Amino acid sequence: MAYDDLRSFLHALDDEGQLLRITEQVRPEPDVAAAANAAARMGEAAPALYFDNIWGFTSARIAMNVHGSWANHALALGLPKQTGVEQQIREFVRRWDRFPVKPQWRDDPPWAQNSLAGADVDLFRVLPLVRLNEGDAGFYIDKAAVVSKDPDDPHDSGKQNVGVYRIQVKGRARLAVQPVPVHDIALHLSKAEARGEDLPVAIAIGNEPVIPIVAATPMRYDENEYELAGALRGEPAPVAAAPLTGLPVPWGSEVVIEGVIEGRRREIEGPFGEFTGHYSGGRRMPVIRVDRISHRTDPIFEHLYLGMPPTEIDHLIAANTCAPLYRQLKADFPEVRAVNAMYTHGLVVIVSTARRYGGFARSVGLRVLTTPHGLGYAATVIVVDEDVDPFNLPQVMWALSSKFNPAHDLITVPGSPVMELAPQADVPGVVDKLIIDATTPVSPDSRGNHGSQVHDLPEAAAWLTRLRELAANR
Ligand SMILES: [Mn+2]
Repeated sequence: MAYDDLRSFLHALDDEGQLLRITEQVRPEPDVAAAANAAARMGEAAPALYFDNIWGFTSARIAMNVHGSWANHALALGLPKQTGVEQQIREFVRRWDRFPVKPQWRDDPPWAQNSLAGADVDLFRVLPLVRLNEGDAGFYIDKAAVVSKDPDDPHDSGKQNVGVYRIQVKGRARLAVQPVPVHDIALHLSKAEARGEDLPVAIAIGNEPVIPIVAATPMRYDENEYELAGALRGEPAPVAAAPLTGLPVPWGSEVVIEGVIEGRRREIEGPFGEFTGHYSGGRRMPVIRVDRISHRTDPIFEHLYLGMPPTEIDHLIAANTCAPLYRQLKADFPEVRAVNAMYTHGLVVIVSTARRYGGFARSVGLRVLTTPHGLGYAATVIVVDEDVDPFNLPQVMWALSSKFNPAHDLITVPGSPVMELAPQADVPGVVDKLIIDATTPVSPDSRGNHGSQVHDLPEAAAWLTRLRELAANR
């Protein structure tokens, strides 16, 4: 079943034992961030956290770590919380086959209950802002869905965009935003600036759990995120028109902030502790003038801690990165068996594939680098045989241990694009990329001295089933 807002999902998490309510009074800093940091250290079934007793605030509610474990990710997709990682990714791929599912326009969104406009706009009155890491420049909003349209083609709903971008609070009605050049919003902004215009945006905070997943999915430019949400939910995503901009925003959001990215204006934004586990420095970024805030009564601020991995983001941006990469590779190379891009948003990608002929595996690796995701992220690609499970890291390590010889199995691609946050780049935004071919050579390729490989015994699969049954009935 699908959830229409964050509140109903938090109730479901509570019923499943996947929500911890922190009722004792906590300090806004560093307790809220430190607790979320700690929750990420609780393993595969880490709970979401809910705070409603925060020192210094008369009325504040903060939800953290909502997608912070595979159990919660499964529940977000309406799957049993014990569903395994690979199974969740397979289901993600399967549901994508239903794409596109048009959103459903609904009236009377709950966020229309309250609004602040003009001189009354004050982000601090609506959001209980807390800093995350000690070196951050200030307060951040880092789990909101930012909605914008293509200024050259505003009626093409495919070209509209819903994305998660880091947003720094610069004042009561002022934000800074980071549009990474490979992301769709950067294209919208550059088109608006070429026209000498501002770019209207709506920023939706506190959403039903599929929205953050699709907003962080590396889709093609002309693919609509709400239509993927519908496919994943199994029913249309409910949306409503934001009152000032008319932009489609999630019907059930807690808070909707509207305004414009001011064309051709930049201000210092950052530093901020990023998903790479490193701070980005202060950089010149676009700024947003906030003109209107709409919000539910007693809004819940959904926030996300990130830092030294793994954190919530390594669960939120995992299946949704593996699935499109798998689909895009599979379209050109049916031999591809599985793609693991779960680590640090797929800066490392592991692909397993059958090989049609010599040199095939490295060609698959090169293709990864030119996918929409690969352009900005994939820096190292490890290609393994079709019988190596890329999600089984001991098997991947075995492939590296036994199949790989740097004399002929390393392919570097110098001067390739990567998002500016990649800490390993000498110049921000450009990096040498690497493909590691850890597959067994096939004719006419002749590398190494592999002889014959040992495979699982033919009877092992039947025995696995038998042993599992015995173990279950013990
Ligand atoms: Mn998009």
